[in-house]
Amino acid sequence: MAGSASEPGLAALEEELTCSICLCLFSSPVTVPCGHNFCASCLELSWAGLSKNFSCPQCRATFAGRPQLQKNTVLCRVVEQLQGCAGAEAEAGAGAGAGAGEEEAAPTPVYCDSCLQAPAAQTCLTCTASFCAEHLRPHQDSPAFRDHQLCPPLRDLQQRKCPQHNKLFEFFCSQHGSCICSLCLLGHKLCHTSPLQLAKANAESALKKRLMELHNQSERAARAMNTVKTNQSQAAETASRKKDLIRSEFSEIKVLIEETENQTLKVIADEEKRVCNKFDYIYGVLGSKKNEIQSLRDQIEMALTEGDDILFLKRAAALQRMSTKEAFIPAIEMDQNIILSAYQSAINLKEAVKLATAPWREKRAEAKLPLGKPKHPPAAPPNKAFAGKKPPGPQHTQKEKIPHQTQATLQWEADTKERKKPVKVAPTPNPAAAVSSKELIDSFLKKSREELLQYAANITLDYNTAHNKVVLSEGYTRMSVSDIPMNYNNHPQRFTDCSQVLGFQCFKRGIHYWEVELQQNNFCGIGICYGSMNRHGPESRLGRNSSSWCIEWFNCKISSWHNDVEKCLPNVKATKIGVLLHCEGGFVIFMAVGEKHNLIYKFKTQFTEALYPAFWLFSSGTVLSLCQMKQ
Ligand SMILES: *[C@@H]1O[C@H](CO)[C@@H](O)[C@H](O)[C@H]1NC(C)=O
Ligand SMILES: *[C@@H]1O[C@H](CO)[C@@H](O)[C@H](O)[C@H]1NC(C)=O
Ligand SMILES: *[C@@H]1O[C@H](CO)[C@@H](O)[C@H](O)[C@H]1NC(C)=O
Ligand SMILES: *[C@@H]1O[C@H](CO)[C@@H](O)[C@H](O)[C@H]1NC(C)=O
Ligand SMILES: *[C@@H]1O[C@H](CO)[C@@H](O)[C@H](O)[C@H]1NC(C)=O
Ligand SMILES: CC(=O)N[C@H]1CO[C@H](CO)[C@@H](O)[C@@H]1O
Repeated sequence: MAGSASEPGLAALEEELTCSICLCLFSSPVTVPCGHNFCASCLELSWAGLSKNFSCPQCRATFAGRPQLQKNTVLCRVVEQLQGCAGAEAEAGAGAGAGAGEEEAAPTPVYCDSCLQAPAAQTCLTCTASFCAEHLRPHQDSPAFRDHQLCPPLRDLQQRKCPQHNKLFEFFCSQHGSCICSLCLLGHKLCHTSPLQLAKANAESALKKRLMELHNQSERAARAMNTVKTNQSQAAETASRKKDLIRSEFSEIKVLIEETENQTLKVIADEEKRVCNKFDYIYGVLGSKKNEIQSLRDQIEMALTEGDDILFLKRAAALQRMSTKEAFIPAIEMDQNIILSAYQSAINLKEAVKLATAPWREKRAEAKLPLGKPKHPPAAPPNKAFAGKKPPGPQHTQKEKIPHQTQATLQWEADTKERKKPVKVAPTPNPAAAVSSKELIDSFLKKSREELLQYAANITLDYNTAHNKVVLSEGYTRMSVSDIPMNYNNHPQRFTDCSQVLGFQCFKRGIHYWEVELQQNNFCGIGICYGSMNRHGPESRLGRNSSSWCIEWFNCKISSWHNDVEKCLPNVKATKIGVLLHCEGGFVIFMAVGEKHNLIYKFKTQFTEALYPAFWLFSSGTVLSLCQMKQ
């Protein structure tokens, strides 16, 4: 070993001359067609039992049939030479024992034991001595030495002798693992012994077999390493494919949300544009009106400078005939319902997304909690249908299932959300519902009176709500104003400050239509209100609070009122007013009943309480009658 290390050239050569199967120097190397060399015996072993699919153990090149193997004689010789050197060294090392280092420089030859000067030519195993050519001659010539066993010079014969009998080792005892001489055989009668050469051959083949096993083992390890690498890259590929899919799902989600955003923004933009156009138009009209007025002023000023009396009077007369009307400025504003419902739909969407993503955010939050304080999942829904779907068991198993359940949970949570909402906050419809409610209103506006009559409701008046000056007659269907107080008894539902009265019937759901007859040039109001509307003070007046909606005749002027906001309406000459209330649709329509059914005004909102027909009668002489409806 020390010898090869000190000789780098030799070490490199040794590596080149090593069989890749047994990792030893080649022994009778053969070359396979792909150019790789192996010991003949190693190759035989690796191809043992094969009838086809022969392959090179090193590069895995496959050969159609069993290749003809040629002994690589050049390699053989090189190996032999290298072995010669190494063998000599090894023997020298073994002889010198610990002093092997001194032998390094050059392998000293074996000297003749006779003259101790010339290098030995042969060793006689019988004499246990080496001889130079000169001193070997007796062995060759004399018959006395005929039986002596000669061999190439051997170093250190003392090491090959049994220390007990001073005879050369001839046998190997496998029980004791030691070499013995022929005399020792007696002491090893019961052991398995074999001649040295045979023992050597056996040990060699055992070691070669072991090498094969190791070779197989290392092959298996290499294959396992390959599998691990393959599986690793497969895992990476799978993960990246799934990531791509998830990314595309999310970009779809984002597009959907963006589309909704765009649509919602468009609703507002459209409303803005509508109002803007109106403002522009009115601005233009006012502008020309102003010009008209200015031109009239100019003409008058011109006329005033006229010196000629006759001409002046003539002009003055003409100018006095010219009149300019006061500009009519209608109130224009954006439809609050549209604006609010668009905004609410955005908030609703946000809440839905929050709810749907809650499980993931919870997981993340839990992962962040250092001690993993258990967070409670949404309480099991009281609803039996959902309770059945939720698997019982500890929380984390539920957690893992949440993605499948999101739908149901969402639904349920949305339900409870609505239930928990304070009554006053109306659940706002989504954009789709807003669109359909507009269509719904339009469909009712197109209906003829006969069609509306299928929703007819007979209304009677509630005595307990009537103000002290409101007189009820004709079976509580006619109301008028008295000059003197009626001394009604006190009642919590009675109006104390405004001369009003409510219908006895109240409507929480469904569609209802009733008609009221009125006389013109009166002060009166027709509308609806929540039962909770104030009965006292100025706020108890119809339309002056958020709980009532009405149209009001104030002498010749007609206006709509809600939440203390007045809108002036064009005059209609009608003596019969139809009221159509759609509770779920959230609208009430006031119309003039006549040959042509005319819309007077419509309120669109979301009703949160039951609604009562409501009436305001102000001046004495005012009479309102509820019509008995035939279906
Ligand atoms: C030989 O190799 C071919 C292809 O590599 C394979 O399909 C076949 O099963 C193999 N035969 C044997 C006996 O291993
Ligand atoms: C090594 O593997 C080969 C097949 O790959 C097999 O024929 C042989 O028996 C194995 N040898 C040992 C010692 O396991
Ligand atoms: C590699 O993947 C296969 C199936 O794809 C599996 O049977 C095998 O156990 C995996 N090996 C390792 C080391 O992960
Ligand atoms: C939303 O509107 C923006 C700006 O008008 C536009 O660039 C975008 O493509 C729209 N998105 C969708 C999904 O329609
Ligand atoms: C209203 O009352 C009249 C007469 O009292 C009756 O004929 C009619 O059917 C009633 N209408 C409804 C809708 O109840
Ligand atoms: C009882 C009631 O609804 N009162 C409301 C009437 O409307 C005004 C606003 O116009 C509110 O401030 C009151 O609370």
